[in-house]
This record gives sequence, C-alpha cells and structure tokens, in this order.
Amino acid sequence: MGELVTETNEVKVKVKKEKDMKKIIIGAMVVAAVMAACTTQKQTEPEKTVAQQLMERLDTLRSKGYMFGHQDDPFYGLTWEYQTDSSDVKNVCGDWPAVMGFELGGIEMGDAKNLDSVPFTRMAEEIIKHYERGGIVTISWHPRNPVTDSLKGGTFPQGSAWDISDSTVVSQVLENGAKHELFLTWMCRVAEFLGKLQTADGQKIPIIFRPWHENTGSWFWWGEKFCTADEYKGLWNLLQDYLNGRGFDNLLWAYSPGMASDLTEEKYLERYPGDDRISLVGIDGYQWGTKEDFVSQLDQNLAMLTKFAADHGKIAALTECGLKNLTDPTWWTSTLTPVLGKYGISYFLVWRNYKEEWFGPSPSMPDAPYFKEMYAKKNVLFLNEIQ
Ligand code: BMA
Repeated sequence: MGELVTETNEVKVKVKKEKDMKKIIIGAMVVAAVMAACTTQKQTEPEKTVAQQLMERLDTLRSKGYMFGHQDDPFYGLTWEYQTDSSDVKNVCGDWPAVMGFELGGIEMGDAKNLDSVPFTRMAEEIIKHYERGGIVTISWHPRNPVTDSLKGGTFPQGSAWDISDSTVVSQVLENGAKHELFLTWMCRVAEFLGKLQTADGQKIPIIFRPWHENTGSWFWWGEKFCTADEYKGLWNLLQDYLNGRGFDNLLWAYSPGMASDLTEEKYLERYPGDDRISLVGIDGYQWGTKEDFVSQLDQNLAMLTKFAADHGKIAALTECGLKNLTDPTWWTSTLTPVLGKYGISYFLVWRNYKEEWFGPSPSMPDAPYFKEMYAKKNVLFLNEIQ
C-alpha cells in the first residue's frame, strides 16, 4: 500500500507538475499570441509620412488662425543682404514669418545661384534653420524654358520661365518629346537639391512643394495658352511621379493657379491634377488695380477655394499675394486681413523684398506700423505662435 501510495503520490505530483507546466505553456502562448497580435497590428498600420504629418500640423494650426509667409525672407531686404539671422519682417515686428518661401529656378542648369542670385548652399542652410526653429517651408520652381534655354544670357525673358516664344514646350517635355531627356536631367538636379534638405540626424524636412503655378495665366511656358489641360496634367504627373519614385515622401503638393474674376469650381478643376495628387489648394492673387476690385475678387475666390478644400479634404492657402511697394501703407489691415479673416485658410505668402520691388514690410517704410498692427492680431500667426 505504502509503495502504491508513494507511487500514486509520485504520479499525482507528476500529473500536477505536467498540469502546471501546461498552464505555464498555455499562459505563455496566450501572452505570445496577444503580443503577436499587437505587433501585427502595429505592422499593418502604416507610419505617417513626413508630408502627412505636415498636413496634420497645418490642419491643427487652422483653428488658431492663419499664418504669415514671406518669400526669400532671410536672404535680403530693402537695405541689407546676406547677414546672419536677419529679416525685414523680424526687423519690423520682432518675430520671424511662420512660413518662408524659397525658389529653385536655376537649379536645373546646375547653377550655383538661383535666378534671383541666391546661392543654393545658403538656401539649403536657411531651409534647415527655419524648420529647426519650428517654421514651415514652401518651395516654388521657375525652371528655364527647355526649348530656348540655350539663349541663356539673352535679354530677359529669353530662355527663362517667362519665355513664351514657343508654344510647344510642354508637349516637347512629355515622354517621347524632343526635350524629354533633357528634362529628366533637370528633374534629377531638383531631386539632388531636395535630397539635401535634412537635419543633421537625417530627418527629412517637410516641404510645401508648389511647381507649375499660375498656370491659368499665359506668362509662363506652362501657361494656359501653351498646353492643353491634358498636357498640363502630364507635366504635373511627370514631375510628381519622378520625385515620388525618388522617395520624396516629405513633399506636400500644392496646386496654385492665379486669382480670376468669378472663379468657379468647374474652372478651378479644369487643370487640377486630381485629389489623389494634391494636398494643398491655393491661388496666387496680387492687387494690381483698385482696392475694391482686389477685395471683391479675393473674397469671391477664397469663398470658392475654402469650400472646395472642405469638400475635398484639402488645406487652402493664399499661396502668393501682395501689393507692389505697399503704395497704400494701410494695406495690411485695411485691405488684406478683413478678407482673410473671413475664411479658414492656412497661410498667405507675400513675395520678396528687393530694392526695385517689394511686397513685405521694412522698418523704414510707412506701412511698418500697419504691419505691426496686423502682427498684434491674435488670428494672424507668426513663428512664435506656431512653435
Ligand atoms: C517674380 C519676380 C522676379 C523673380 C521671380 C522668381 O515675381 O520677383 O524678379 O525672379 O519672381 O522669384
């Protein structure tokens, strides 16, 4: 009996041990299964691209107001050029623009400086700096005319983006066109520059990329009169597909035709590359005539644009604007902000300040106090308010 008991006990102990082991194994399996599920879940949820993160940031910022942007801000102003950390805007209001615009024209030729004499090395440095201080960067590109570019050095606009002497340029750039190969080398140079826009630890910088703008006018070789809607879209896709293929998931693509009288959605859509290709919808609109005409056009265009953006899940912006040389010093607060304040746009950007032509403020100019008044408005955002 004793032996039996002992044997039974041994068996019991063994069985218990086995049961315990089973429990442990089952427990471990459950834990492993849960962990595997979590891991699988993580793997199937794709990481947001740098461009998507920027899109979310722009969307969030819209609840605070709309941002001020300035082209070529840190390079030169009305009375200075190429100093360190200088800016006409900062010299007026003490803060950097939230958005800074940069221009690539000339990169396609392998030039060291852009069409406005800005060295590309300096441009890359300032883009990185602005990103690191919390700012937002947008890039435009006015490439030379690939058909007449050999006329470089001729009297403006020969060979430039504004050279419209040949109306077949877009078709020649597209696949099977005579200038396609040349254009591939141009895009390659753009890609090389964009590839440099990284922080020291290798993070790609988010960029609002705005090529082929003001295409509904006819002053650039990609303008309305010089290509069909399909050719224009072909040109857009060529560049976008090329840069996507090179892995630039940090570009937020912006479409910005010109302001127009009675702009309809139908008109806006005529050359629109498509919802799958565009994240930011804009218009470029300057005041060339009277204040009344500008205000009524801007008002009508922004009403259409912001409705379109809401319906299509896009961000809207006044991608370029200005009153040349601020001939009405009160313009910022008497003309511009009363219209912009009505709409949920992300930003407006005024063009560059140089001696012959300026669109931003400058300390010595009579519009400076009105610019400061605009700066003080809660819903007009500068760098300090978006960091
Ligand atoms: C235009 C003018 C030109 C300049 C071009 C690209 O509006 O400012 O002088 O070359 O933009 O920046």
